[in-house]
Amino acid sequence: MAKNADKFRAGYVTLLGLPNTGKSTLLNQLLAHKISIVTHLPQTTRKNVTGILNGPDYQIVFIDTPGILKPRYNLQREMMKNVTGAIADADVLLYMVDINDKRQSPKDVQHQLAGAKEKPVILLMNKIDLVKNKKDLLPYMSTYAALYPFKTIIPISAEKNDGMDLIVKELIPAMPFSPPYYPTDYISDQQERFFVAEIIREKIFKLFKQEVPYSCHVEIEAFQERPGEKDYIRAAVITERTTQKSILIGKQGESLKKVGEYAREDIERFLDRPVYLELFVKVTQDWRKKDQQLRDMGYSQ
Ligand SMILES: Nc1nc2c(ncn2[C@@H]2O[C@H](COP(=O)(O)OP(=O)(O)OP(=O)(O)O)[C@@H](O)[C@H]2O)c(=O)[nH]1
Ligand SMILES: [Mg+2]
Repeated sequence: MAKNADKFRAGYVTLLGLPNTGKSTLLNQLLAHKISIVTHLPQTTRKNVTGILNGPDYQIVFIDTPGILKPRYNLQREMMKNVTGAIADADVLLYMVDINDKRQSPKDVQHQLAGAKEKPVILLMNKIDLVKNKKDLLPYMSTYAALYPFKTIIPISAEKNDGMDLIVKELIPAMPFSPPYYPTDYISDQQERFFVAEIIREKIFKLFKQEVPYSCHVEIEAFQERPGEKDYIRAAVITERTTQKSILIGKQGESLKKVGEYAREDIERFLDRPVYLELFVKVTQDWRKKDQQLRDMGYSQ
């Protein structure tokens, strides 16, 4: 046991906010590691992502959640259950807003934080790099401060790595005294295959338009470490319709090949070893609306 074991602090911090506010970008910056996928499209994150920040006398377990929305189909309903669960598990909440987003109505904050009860909530005003006149931030801050008893308000730019130190400084003393929850060299408790599937999904979000990325689920069917050879990974991209399947594959398989090339580069960077990646496309009609499918795909808790 370390000398000051009784002084160790450890706790859970949940990141929440509307889709596309920059929650996953923030998690990656805080950990200085890309573990949560980021795209320009909303609803990128579907399952909670755990990221662990280890310090000499603290461990902060961050939970990145799907953006808050009104569910229109079963998958979205499960996504929102992830959010509710992560709010309940948290010691402290980081509520993020994109200050340039007109969809964001400050009045929604009370509703969105209803499950937070008495828990401390820090408001993060993200994307300040896009604000020309920093004075414009002040009325925004007071509007929010009047609507919810935030512990503090921190203007940040997750993308530009601006304000990260302030967040950590604020969080450490807010963590309860506790031994660490995970070994202190862990960066996440999720398995490699989860991150591999997420990286493939990120490339699909980046390469395809409209409904196609939203219709895709990625399943890792095989993940074999082979001594003296590259790891073998076989992944199935599951989509909802044959028309989407043909778009994903593209002329002479060119589109899918691109997904594979981009994904492999990132997977190798993430795993720090070379891999052989094989991709397939399958159709499971309307999987986003089917509870049994969602359970099998690991979206239900
Ligand atoms: N200009 C600017 N863009 C940012 C900043 N932080 C994030 N972004 C961009 O905002 C978009 C959404 O970022 P994400 O991190 O995926 O957002 P999210 O909140 O996790 O989104 P969901 O998973 O859909 O809920 C991406 O294009 C990011 O590059 C920032 O500080 N400034
Ligand atoms: Mg996200």
